[in-house]
Amino acid sequence: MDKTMAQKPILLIRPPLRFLANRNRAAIDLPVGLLYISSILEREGYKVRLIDGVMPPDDYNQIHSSENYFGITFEYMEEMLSGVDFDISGISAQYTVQFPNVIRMAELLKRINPNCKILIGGAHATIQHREIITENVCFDVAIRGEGERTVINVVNAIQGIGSLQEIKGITYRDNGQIIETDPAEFIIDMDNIPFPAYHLVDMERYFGLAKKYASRTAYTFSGWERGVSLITSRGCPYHCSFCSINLHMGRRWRYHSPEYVLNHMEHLMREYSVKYFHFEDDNLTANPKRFEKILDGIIARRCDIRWDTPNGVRADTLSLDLLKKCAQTGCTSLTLGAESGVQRVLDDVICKNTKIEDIEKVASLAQKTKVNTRAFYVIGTPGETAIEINSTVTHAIKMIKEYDCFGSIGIATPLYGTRVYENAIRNGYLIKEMTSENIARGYNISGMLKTDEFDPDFLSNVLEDFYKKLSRLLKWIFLRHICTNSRLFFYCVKSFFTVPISQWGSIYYKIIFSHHALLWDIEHDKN
Ligand code: B12
Ligand code: SF4
Repeated sequence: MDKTMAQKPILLIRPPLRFLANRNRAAIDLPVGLLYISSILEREGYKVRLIDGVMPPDDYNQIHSSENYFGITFEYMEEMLSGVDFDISGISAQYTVQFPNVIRMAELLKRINPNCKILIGGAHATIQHREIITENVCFDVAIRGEGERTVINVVNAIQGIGSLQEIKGITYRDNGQIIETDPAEFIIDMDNIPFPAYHLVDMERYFGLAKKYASRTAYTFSGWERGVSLITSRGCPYHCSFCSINLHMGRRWRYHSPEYVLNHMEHLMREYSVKYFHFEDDNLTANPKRFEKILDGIIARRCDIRWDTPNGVRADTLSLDLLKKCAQTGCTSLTLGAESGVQRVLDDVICKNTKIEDIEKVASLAQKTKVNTRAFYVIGTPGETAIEINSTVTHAIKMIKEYDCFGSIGIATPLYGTRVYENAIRNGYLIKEMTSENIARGYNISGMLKTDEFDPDFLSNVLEDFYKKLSRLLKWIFLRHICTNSRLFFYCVKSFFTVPISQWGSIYYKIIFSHHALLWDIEHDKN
């Protein structure tokens, strides 16, 4: 069957996003998962229509970023859908915190076209597949884990080629019964996956909106406005208690070859003038040799780019040589998954399987090789004592003072399926309902768990205290940088006369958090 001729387009949708009313940064980013699903469907001969609810179309001039809403309204979505003829739709449900809009989206689709089949995929759908299919009749099939192989089988089955019960990795309703098939095997031959179908979205509008609202980079390094998130591997063999990645992408680390990654980057540079890459892998450096080959390829192919690792990398995989190559290839910052400043917590509570010495060593080497570093910490994991929580804050401050490694501290949130969640339920630590609002506040405002050692108020106070200390510390770091580096001093003076006052804040923070990357720009005459 020639599927492009015979079929209506398969409609793929990312619903609009909601954020807390007081949150001042939304995030504009490509719907990476759906772009992969699109490209595989197209390769199999299906027509695809991708609607990104976060990205308004050209003629839409009102973006709702003000209060707690980002993207197009459901009213407008309905208008857009009125002309689309579809029988099968797929919605992505990446985050638990965003799930209410996913349901609204599915209800809207069923209202417009009661006979359509709605597939749901993504991390949240994978972890909560049973609950989703049981509680929401608007969803027909949940696709668990990575979707490339499964979606083709499901779409074929809906059209009469094969049957759902033979397909691994799905959950669906059959005559009122919930059927959960065996888990699908993870994709090992990752290079067989086509590049995401970037041609289905208007990349220029993503760059434009990222520049206007918020991009993945907080600072304006050369090329920052043309940034793209890249995933070069999937899965993670570690068992951190707060992380749900293995439920969704598995414990086996699977990866694209360096050639594939470099070709992907060059494709983006050539077709869309991409200049900045955010490597978003869960474990980008799991195989340091592979990572090194990617960096060598960037040098050999003379890629004029900047890049960072905003999702965090493991410190125990980074050597001096690798860090030198990071600096050489335009790295603006490496974020380290430090998690705690207490070894017992790392070992027994979070189970990260890293050593604090490794984190300190890498931060110190990075400083010497002129790579800016950040670190993620998490406090409030059950099992942690109040003293240990305070020690993590002390450690985060020490990392800033000694190594310019800037930590951000989050509160442990009980993501469904994680050991933190299971433990919280078993022991009655969860004191707030798992609503979107509570989860969103839970990450960085007040937490959702209470043990004998801490409660949400305690954690909020710890955070408040940390940020007060940090803001005092930052002033000193700023002064230290401009007093010890003449190029930064002159950059600062020049900016004072040439840059509008509204941008001084950004320059202040750039000098503090990213002085190496800034100096790189100055040296390369890009600032
Ligand atoms: C990059 C990233 C971000 C970026 C997003 C960039 C982007 N363009 O999407 C940013 C910074 C915005 C982000 C933010 C957050 N993130 Co995040 N993020 C990720 C990360 C690391 C990669 C996402 C990605 O691109 N994956 C690669 C693609 C290929 O995978 P995928 O999206 O899952 O898609 C595949 C399948 O799921 C499936 N699929 C997906 N959709 C669909 C739809 C259909 C119809 C079908 C058939 C299949 C299908 O097929 C795809 C191809 O195989 C994931 C972890 C991960 N590895 O996925 C966490 C992850 C998604 N994030 C997570 C979380 C918790 C968050 C935050 C809540 C963190 C916070 N503290 O604030 C926020 C939420 C932001 C919000 N909008 O509200 C959790 C979600 C778990 C959950 N149950 O909620 C994850 C799984 C990480 C984890 N540790 O567990 N994140
Ligand atoms: S936090 Fe990082 S290292 Fe730990 S399991 Fe998740 S992805 Fe792996």
